[in-house]
Amino acid sequence: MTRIVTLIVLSILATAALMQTMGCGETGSAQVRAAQEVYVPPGEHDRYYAFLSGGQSGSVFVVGIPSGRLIREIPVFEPRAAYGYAVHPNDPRRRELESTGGAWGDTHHPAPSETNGVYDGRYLWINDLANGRLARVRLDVFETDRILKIPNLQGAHGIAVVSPNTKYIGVNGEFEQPTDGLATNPAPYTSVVAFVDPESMQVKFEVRVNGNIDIADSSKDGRYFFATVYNLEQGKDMGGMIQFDRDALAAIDIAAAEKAVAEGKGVVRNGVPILDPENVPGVLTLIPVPKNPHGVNVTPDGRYAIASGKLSPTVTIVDVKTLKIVAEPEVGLGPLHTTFDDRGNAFTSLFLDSQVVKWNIDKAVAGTSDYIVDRINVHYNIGHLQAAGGETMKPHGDFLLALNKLSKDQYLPVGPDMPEAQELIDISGEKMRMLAAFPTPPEPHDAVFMAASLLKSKVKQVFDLGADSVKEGGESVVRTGPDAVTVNMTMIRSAYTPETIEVREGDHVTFRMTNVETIRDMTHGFALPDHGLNVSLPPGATKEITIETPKPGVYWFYCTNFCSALHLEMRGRLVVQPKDGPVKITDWRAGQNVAGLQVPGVPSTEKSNGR
Ligand code: K7E
Ligand code: CUA
Ligand code: CA
Repeated sequence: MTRIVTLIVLSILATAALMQTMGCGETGSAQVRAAQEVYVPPGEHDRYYAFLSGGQSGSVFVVGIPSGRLIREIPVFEPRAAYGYAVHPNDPRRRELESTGGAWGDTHHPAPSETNGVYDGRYLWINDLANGRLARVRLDVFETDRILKIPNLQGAHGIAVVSPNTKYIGVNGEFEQPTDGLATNPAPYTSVVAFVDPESMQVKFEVRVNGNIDIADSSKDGRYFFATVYNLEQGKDMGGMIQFDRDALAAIDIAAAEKAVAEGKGVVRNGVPILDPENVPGVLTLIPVPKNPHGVNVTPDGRYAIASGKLSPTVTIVDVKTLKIVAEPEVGLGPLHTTFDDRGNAFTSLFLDSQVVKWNIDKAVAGTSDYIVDRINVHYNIGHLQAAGGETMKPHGDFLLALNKLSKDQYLPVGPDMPEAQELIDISGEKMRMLAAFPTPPEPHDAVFMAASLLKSKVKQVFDLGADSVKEGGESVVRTGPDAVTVNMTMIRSAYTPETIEVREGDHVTFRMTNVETIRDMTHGFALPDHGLNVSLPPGATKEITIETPKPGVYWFYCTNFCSALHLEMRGRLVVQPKDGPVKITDWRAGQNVAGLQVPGVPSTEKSNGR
């Protein structure tokens, strides 16, 4: 027995000695262990989807966790040629962007739909801080579905889904405006929290709140919508905004607000009833918290709302039932946001300390001195942090993502501007462990994790061929007016039908295109040189776009997504005849009745088979 033990001890010592000589001391073996924990072999899948806001990239980054691999970017508020998203001025998506605030956005907070207090994998909402918008992303196809310009509000910052069943998406208007929206109004500025219906994407009502409404969360029972307010002073400059010792955590009583709206107590502006809490007592409670707070996060059990101090080294713990402050523990310098594990611990990001601090909620509330559990350094200046499931009623307690504002020396230098830095931390043990880091383009603010086991089965393989799709055999080139032509086109490896389209200078050419592939990932593109057009059609997708002023010439449209060995041959011609040249309108499919193509004033329709 003793002998065996001695042998084991000796072999451990030998291994340790070997590792020392190999240069892997304690740090080395910790790194090997961490690497194994985040390694996802080729062909295998990550355990989580992480949705990271793209900040001024105007998009959502989809990253696999634990690998940190970027799987997809979902363009939302900015055109993206790679996905044929909103590129051409006449793309309906582009028009929607232009009409709601422009072709860029600043996304901050991804918020997934919930059922019974956990993610249901249907939708993800994301705000555009810059232009006061809210977008909805369908998670079955990972595409932007709806974009809403929110009336009566500038600077849509904090958003939160109202738990537990996504009754509304609440959106905070951070940048205050004169009450009537006119610069001539000398009254103090103000803003609103907008409550948006998740299905219709319409604003149901708004509640007026003064003081720059910042970050949001909902109580787990859906009674309150919490929002931090950092400018109770109503200052117009930085100095003016930091006068008071305390600002506020606002609690909007949603049921009371709904009742007041039903009783007609809202003043309708731009089609939306606005409640003024001064006239409707009980709708808004302001809880005083240390000056200029930032994040607010409700604990998974729904008992407490935690406001992070930012300028104060504390977090303020508010009892959600009584709206009273129960504790204000010190956690470190520059606390911004808080997330949770499944064992009663909170994790707060410390911007100035460049740390994540882990603290025990019950101990902090009880006022015992040992509430701080652990601290870990991050690189550098962390903003948000998110633990898997940390925003739901069932946190997973395994991974935490630190979203750091500055990366400085962490990656190969790429000029004075460096990428954003995310760090993955293991929170399954008492002590936090740094596992890995990965960069992204600017600038993720917040992130949410969704278990692959939840979402994977909900993701579609091909789009459903809708009623508006062009069917194989149903392709046509139709003159729909003196200066309008519609092309009903299909695409399948590796040809467009029709391949040749002749129009006249001055024609408006509408391309209605369906990718009739039925196999996953068989995406075709449709790029038209010199006309600002690139459309990308995943299998089953139909898109329509009108080119208003094609210039005379021959234009080869071609496929931009590599699809087969004949991908480079996948192209066709748009022939634009000069106005006064020989008029030659294609009856592309031979034998088709061309009577309908006769254009008033045009003598005849010449036939030319474009195949
Ligand atoms: Cu803290 Cu816009 Cu969420 Cu950024 S906000 S950090
Ligand atoms: Cu279709 Cu390349
Ligand atoms: Ca203030």
